[in-house]
Amino acid sequence: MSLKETLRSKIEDFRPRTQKLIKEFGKIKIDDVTIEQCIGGGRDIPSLVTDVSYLDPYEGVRFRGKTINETFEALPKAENSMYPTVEAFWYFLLTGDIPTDDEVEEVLHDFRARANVPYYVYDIIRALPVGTHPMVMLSSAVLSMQRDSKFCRFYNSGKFNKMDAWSYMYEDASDLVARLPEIAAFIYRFRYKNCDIITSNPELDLGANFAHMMGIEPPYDDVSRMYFIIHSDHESGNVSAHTTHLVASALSDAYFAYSAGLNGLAGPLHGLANQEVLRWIMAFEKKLNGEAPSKENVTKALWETLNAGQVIPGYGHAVLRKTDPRYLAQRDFCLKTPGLREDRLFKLVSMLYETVPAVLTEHGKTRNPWPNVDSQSGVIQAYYGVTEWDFYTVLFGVGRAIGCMANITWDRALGYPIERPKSVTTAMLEKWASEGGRKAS
Ligand code: CMX
Repeated sequence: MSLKETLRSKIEDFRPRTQKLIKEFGKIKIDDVTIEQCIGGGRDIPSLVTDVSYLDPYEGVRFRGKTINETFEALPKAENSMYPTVEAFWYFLLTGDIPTDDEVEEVLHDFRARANVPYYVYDIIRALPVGTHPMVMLSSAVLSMQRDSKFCRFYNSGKFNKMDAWSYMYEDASDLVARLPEIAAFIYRFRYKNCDIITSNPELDLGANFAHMMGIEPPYDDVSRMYFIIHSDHESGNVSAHTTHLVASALSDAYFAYSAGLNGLAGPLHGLANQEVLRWIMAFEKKLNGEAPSKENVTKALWETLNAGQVIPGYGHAVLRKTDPRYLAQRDFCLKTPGLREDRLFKLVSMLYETVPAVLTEHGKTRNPWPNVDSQSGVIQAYYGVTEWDFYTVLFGVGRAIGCMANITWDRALGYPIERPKSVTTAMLEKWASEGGRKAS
């Protein structure tokens, strides 16, 4: 069976579960909401459903029930590699099944057929003014492909129905995931390498082809596979995943939805933090004036940042309450890679790992003083020559697409409705506060 046929049968088996929950148990209460949660960005309010990944505050993310290490272990690996292909991971995220080698091969072929980026995408990137942020280039490129959306064409065909909508969303989702590496590599070479574009090698898997188009030798292919997989999904409440889901809930297609998701990813409190980490580290190194980093001078620099009212980028998280396993997966890669483990920036990042949690704890504000995914990723990129840090969120965007696209395919499969949470006024909150809670009307 092809991936799409496997998915079809999974969807048909799954639909009755959602229907039963709505019809038979729809009125069962699962939580209460406090004023703090209402004003404070909806923290911890369970109001989204996804089976693609789950984020435990202490354990970190599980993709389809598996931790990052279990995922790496279980999936078929790329040739001569310690890491699975993105294609194998895509199959796994969509279906929850570990694909066989033949099934991975089929996705490789499918992606090759889909990876053709329309010429106008590159015209649009080229037409943007000098100095445009690479995330604007990526988001515009994604949005421009809406013109060819199969989902949109189906919607306008007069034959649209909710039961089949997922099939067209799947088509757009697969096209988008297959095309993004070429678009991202184009943005990189166009913006930073004198427009010296390297054409794609369709014989390679997605991670290896991306490394090839970036013009970077192995093991950057493994860096890419690892990076795209660990950045793919982090359950549904984070800004990029939630925005994509929200926009798609209006039956906007994958291009409209993911372009919007990317705009959220570009915020410094979310995906842009990986760029901010490297910027912060470079500025800090400059201040050291050749002095070796020590606990004392690192602590001093951290307090200068905090006392200036700024956040320490790469630390803290809205859900996590321990070191992010995505941070540890990247640290692990650094430690087992000769050269990288002796790298001066890696040593500085390791020194920060030893120092920041205590400083943030003493500072007393953040609920989670531990590092998140972003505090480690820039160091690896810089080591392989990708020192242009304003490109880093584009890399995050290629990875995040895998999770967002799997999610909106399932959103349509299970017929999730348009999202529309209720808002209240401040006066209402004040009234309920004075009455000790909202009285049932
Ligand atoms: N440095 C300094 N202060 C921090 C901090 C940090 N790294 N992390 C949180 N705080 C502060 C918050 O700004 C907040 O201060 P105020 O009360 O003055 O507003 C206070 O601690 C409480 O915040 P929190 O409940 O611990 O964290 P939030 O859920 O509000 O925010 C996050 C989470 C990630 C936005 C925040 O920790 C942060 O700004 N971190 C730095 C940026 C970063 O690394 N972002 C990447 C996140 C990863 C991802 O996108 O997946």
